[in-house]
Amino acid sequence: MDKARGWYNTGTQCLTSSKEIKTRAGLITLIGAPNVGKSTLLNQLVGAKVSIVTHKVQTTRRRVHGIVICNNDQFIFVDTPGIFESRRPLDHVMVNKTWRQIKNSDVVCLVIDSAKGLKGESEVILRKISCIKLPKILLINKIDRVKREKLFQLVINANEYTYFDNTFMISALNGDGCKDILNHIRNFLPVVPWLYPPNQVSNVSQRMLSSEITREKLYLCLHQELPYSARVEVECWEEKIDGSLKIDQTIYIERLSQKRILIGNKGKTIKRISSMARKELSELLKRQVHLFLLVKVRERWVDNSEPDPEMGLSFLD
Ligand SMILES: Nc1nc2c(ncn2[C@@H]2O[C@H](COP(=O)(O)OP(=O)(O)O)[C@@H](O)[C@H]2O)c(=O)[nH]1
Ligand SMILES: [Mg+2]
Repeated sequence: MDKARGWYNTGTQCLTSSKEIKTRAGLITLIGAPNVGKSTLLNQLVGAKVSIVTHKVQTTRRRVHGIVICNNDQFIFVDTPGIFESRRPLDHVMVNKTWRQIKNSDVVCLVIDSAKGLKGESEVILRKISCIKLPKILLINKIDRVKREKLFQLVINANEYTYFDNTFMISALNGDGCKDILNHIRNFLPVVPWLYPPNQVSNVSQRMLSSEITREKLYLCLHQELPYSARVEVECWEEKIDGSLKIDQTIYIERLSQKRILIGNKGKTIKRISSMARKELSELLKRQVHLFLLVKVRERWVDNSEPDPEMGLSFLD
């Protein structure tokens, strides 16, 4: 929602024994260098897959809202594309959007990969956020991979760049320390009605999530061979009488050579991608899914400066 600021009347503000129940709600933006674990954390907090996770950088393109309800409060975590040095027009738009998103939120959480430390993009971001006046929380992630002594030094170093209201040591992968974050963030959320209906876990439609899941499997199966520009579109979403779902998707890539890699010898690679995506979609949607993938070459769409409404990106604002 940029609907997000249009309140949703949950009924939780009704009077019970003449005492008003106060609800809180707000936007918490997750920022950090690519690959630090923002999407993993979002999924961990929500308790469901709402954002795709890969080892490959720059996979989150849309602003995904993951909604967590705890007691009377609604936490809307916003997963952002990583803040990275922008080279292409699309990157530039994503970075600008991310900074605007930060300014619209109630709390900012900076995620750091403890195994990588502060060098590179994390350091650049630390410098940039020092001027942000919002409550800031430092999340030291991937603690399952690092010795304790190193973690404390990392916190000291990060705090030299800017003031953080609090620091949490977490493992987004196994959930260690993640729930504690909510109790602290709650204090920074305004007392307002909830922004989303109580049963909604994300702003991502099932159609959108289905194309994201296929994109995730593309990266998993092709590693370095496919640039992050590959794009998946849903062409057809058909509910069958027997309760199953037929989904046709087209994978757009930039070059013919990528098409050969993607399809693989005797179609082996694309079949594997399709089978992995179908399996996960069936589990998520709790029904049988028939997934059909088509590969098409559409040259250099990443450099195309047309606004892309599907991704919520625009060059105009
Ligand atoms: N060991 C470990 N790996 C993690 C943890 N959190 C994320 N990862 C891995 O880091 C990679 C990038 O995660 P992702 O959530 O996509 O990062 P993002 O680019 O910041 O959204 C994936 O391979 C995750 O499985 C963690 O707490 N521990
Ligand atoms: Mg991500």
